[in-house]
Amino acid sequence: MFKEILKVIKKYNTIVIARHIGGDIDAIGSQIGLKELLKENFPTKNIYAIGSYSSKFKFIGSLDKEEEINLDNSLLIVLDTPKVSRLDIEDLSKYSYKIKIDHHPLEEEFCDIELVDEKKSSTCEMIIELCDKLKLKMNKSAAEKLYMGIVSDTNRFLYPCTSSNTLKCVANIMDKYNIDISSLYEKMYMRNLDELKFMAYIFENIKVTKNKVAYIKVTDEIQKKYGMDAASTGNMVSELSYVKDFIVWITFSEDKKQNIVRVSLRSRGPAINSFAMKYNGGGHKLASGIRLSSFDLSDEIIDGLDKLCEEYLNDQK
Ligand SMILES: [Mn+2]
Repeated sequence: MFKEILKVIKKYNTIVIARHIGGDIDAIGSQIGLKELLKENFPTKNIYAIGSYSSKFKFIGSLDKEEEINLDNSLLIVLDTPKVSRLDIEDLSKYSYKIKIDHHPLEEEFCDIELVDEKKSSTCEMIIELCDKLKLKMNKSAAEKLYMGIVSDTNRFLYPCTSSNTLKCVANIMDKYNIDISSLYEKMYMRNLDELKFMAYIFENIKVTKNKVAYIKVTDEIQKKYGMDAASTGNMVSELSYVKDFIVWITFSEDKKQNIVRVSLRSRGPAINSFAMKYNGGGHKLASGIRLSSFDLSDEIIDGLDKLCEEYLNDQK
């Protein structure tokens, strides 16, 4: 399949790289990393990375605008996106050929080539491997972006998706490109005191059900009080890992701009992605997301996950 991918890349002069809506560091990092490494190997091709993102991730690099690209006879490479409805592009039918590279559980086949590997920590890890297998050249700038994506999706090599392959990939590029991790971590993790106080608010106000489901509902008003937005509120979910009293933990964050409530789910017990799918969400087995139109369904979701945890706890006995 790797060879096939190279053949297709060689064939097309216009290559557009896309990813899921609400791009995170793995999604945007793999996009821009792949763009830069393809530019390095095929300098005469027109290569674009498209989609919108929050100013928070500007440090990864800038993105191109799909409407400014001539899409005649173009190749689309979709990264980090398991289904069409999550894709941050206008119209899939404008592209002549499509390749998907993703580490989410397979949900939907919508590309001509589908390179899907659930065992990989991140899409960035898959790009490093692809580059390696195809003997493509990389450069320092691309390597840094791919490194950040891996660090982000593994939560600094903390999550169980981290494998020996992940560490080998990271070790290889660190060696070859002399990556300065301190400067990257500063970009990724530097925060202000307000954020810390917001975290304290979450720790103080989180509730836990009988069967160890922790949850917090954060309204727009509270976010404003601490100078936060819905996306950064959702990211707080990773601060709640490794608490003995939680098996599943959830943040509900009101997003006034989009008129939705973002739900971020994490688990260290039962798989939660199929539960999320019932509400039109999805993701990984232990890390998923849902978008609701209001807080109305939040209690139903908490109850449903409490049942899931109850079964899980009974199975453990
Ligand atoms: Mn990812």
